Amino acid sequence: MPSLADRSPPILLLLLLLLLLLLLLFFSAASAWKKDEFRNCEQTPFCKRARGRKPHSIPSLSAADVSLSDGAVSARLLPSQPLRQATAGDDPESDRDPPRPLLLRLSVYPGGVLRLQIDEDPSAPRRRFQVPDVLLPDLDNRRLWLPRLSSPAAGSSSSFYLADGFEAVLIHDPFEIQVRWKGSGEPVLSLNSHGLFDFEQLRAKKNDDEDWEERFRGHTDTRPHGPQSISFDVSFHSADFVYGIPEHASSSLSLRPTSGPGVEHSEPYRLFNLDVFEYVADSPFGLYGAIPFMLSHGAGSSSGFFWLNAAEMQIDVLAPGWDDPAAPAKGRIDTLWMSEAGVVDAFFFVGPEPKDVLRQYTGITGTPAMPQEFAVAYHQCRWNYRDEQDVAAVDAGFDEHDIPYDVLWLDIEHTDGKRYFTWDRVLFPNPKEMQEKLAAKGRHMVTIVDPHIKRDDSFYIHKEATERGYYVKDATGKDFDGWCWAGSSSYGDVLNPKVREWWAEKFSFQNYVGSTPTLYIWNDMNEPSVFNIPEITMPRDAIHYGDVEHRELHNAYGYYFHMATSNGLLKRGNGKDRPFVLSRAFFAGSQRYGTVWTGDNSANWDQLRASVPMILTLGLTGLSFSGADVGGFFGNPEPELLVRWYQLGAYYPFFRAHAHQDTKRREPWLFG
Ligand code: MIG
Repeated sequence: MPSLADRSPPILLLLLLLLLLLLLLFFSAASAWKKDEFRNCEQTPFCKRARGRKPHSIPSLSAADVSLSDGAVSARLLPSQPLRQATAGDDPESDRDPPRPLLLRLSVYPGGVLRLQIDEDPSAPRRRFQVPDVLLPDLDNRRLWLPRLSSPAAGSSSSFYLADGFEAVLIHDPFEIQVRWKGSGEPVLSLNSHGLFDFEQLRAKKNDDEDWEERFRGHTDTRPHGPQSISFDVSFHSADFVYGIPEHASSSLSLRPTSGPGVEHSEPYRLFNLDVFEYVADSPFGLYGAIPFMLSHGAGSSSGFFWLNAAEMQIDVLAPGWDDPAAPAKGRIDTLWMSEAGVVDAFFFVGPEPKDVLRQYTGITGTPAMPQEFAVAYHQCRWNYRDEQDVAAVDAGFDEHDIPYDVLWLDIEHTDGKRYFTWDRVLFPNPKEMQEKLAAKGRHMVTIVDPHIKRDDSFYIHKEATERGYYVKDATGKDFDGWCWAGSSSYGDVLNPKVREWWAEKFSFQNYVGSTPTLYIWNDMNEPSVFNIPEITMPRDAIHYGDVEHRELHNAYGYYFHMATSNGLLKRGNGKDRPFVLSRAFFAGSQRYGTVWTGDNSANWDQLRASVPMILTLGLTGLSFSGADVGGFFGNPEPELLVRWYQLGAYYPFFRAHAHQDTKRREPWLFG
């Protein structure tokens, strides 16, 4: 029998190993998602304020002068009672001037869609931003003309036709919107049932020491127009589950409550398009895209709610009993919606089947573009296929091993110094020939085109953008200059339709030298990603076309970039060739322009699992052509994980293997 002394070295060794393991764990955790680099709700004044309110605790608004005009319902929202009553004393921004009336409009679209718009009256110091070019252009023509409003004798509400079997109701004081089954009068959806509606009107500074600036990690947001947030509660009646509002990583398809009884501590679901390094597999934290559309489902029916607003949004799913712990609601889910800016332009979808909710939503934001056949097959990508020889070898590898594939991808290293639309002359001297060789076998190529434009006077795109004033401006009015792959970079102001036209022209065969008809495009970093700014994105006080602040349209920036690219490919092919454009950032309506993927995931089992609810959620919110990096972007998958990922990936609508440049090569035949 060995003595203790004989045994001690292995024990020591074991201890050492354990220590090493702990250290490793610590370092891998520290090098992963850097939580502190991103703002949480506590650090975000509009979110903190809205989240801190109790139901019916703020002065309520009532609807006055309710009438039909132009076939829609219009009303003014005014304080229910004379002001200067109980307002929370610890809320510095609640000490406001008496509000001007807000203008409310309710309109109806075929198939069970109710639209609610609330904005300031024309005397406001500035026009608030309404997101253009997301709703289908013919939507206005499809509006139903409301013939009459019915009011009970007391005049406490006004109701009108919404769809067969459904009616909409505007309750006057405090104002509340309800969608109801007509026969039973049971509610389907409602807004402001809990009196949390709050609309910060634009105003002049009270005095010069009033501080409107916001600071985060050493950066100051000048916030020249002051607080302008909007928040309200939305209730889904006869609902057991809610879904949607991508993009978040989660192991669950239904949205877990983020506040209320039984929730220890959670952030709200954040919708703020960000380039998140090594995101974690289960978190309400906002990723690359934002679709402010939520669906509910229950034994009785399904319904939906969409808020067309591109500013930072935070959404709480409230656990039953959040309003009254003694009487938790059964079969109803309440939610709290908060946005930093913009207007209320919200849509209620009556369902009642899940497919009806989808039809109603895509009826206003569009259905997915019909993909080309090759695009639904298997794509091979890596950061990076080094040169033309590498491309030829990988292509040959698939033939040799008799593995089908249709598309080979080139990441940022194929360019001349991250000047997109160019080729590295040493590594890719004959891009046309390379594409033609692939095309001869019926295969396609995709190259990457990011939105940051290298500030290099000899780069014609930078020259043109500068001369024409096509860049986003910083708060002082100069071209915004940020740091990205290309070094010092500026960003096209794609909110401007002219800039989008100009960008689209860059994809013509003549302009994009070395491109051929079998070359398609990948848009990355379009949140947009800016390395040297807190949260790795554009400052909120940057200025766009029409004096719009970046904060107002942030979540739609990537959408407009995707749109411009997709239109570029359409133009290039004289409208005959369907575009294929993969985008990382997205917004409501992105389905009309192409495909998205779930960004920089990691090679582990949790992320393989999270990809399923993430992709299903995108499908439920209209973006059905989506996928996740097969194999996991960061790290090296063990063979078993890779095999399983291919098995799963074959069922992703968009099926592409991709890997970070620091990973080992992993073309599928390298694993035996
Ligand atoms: O900061 O282009 O998500 O797919 O390979 C990394 C290099 C930039 C992020 C994309 C990834 C791509 C990588 N890009």
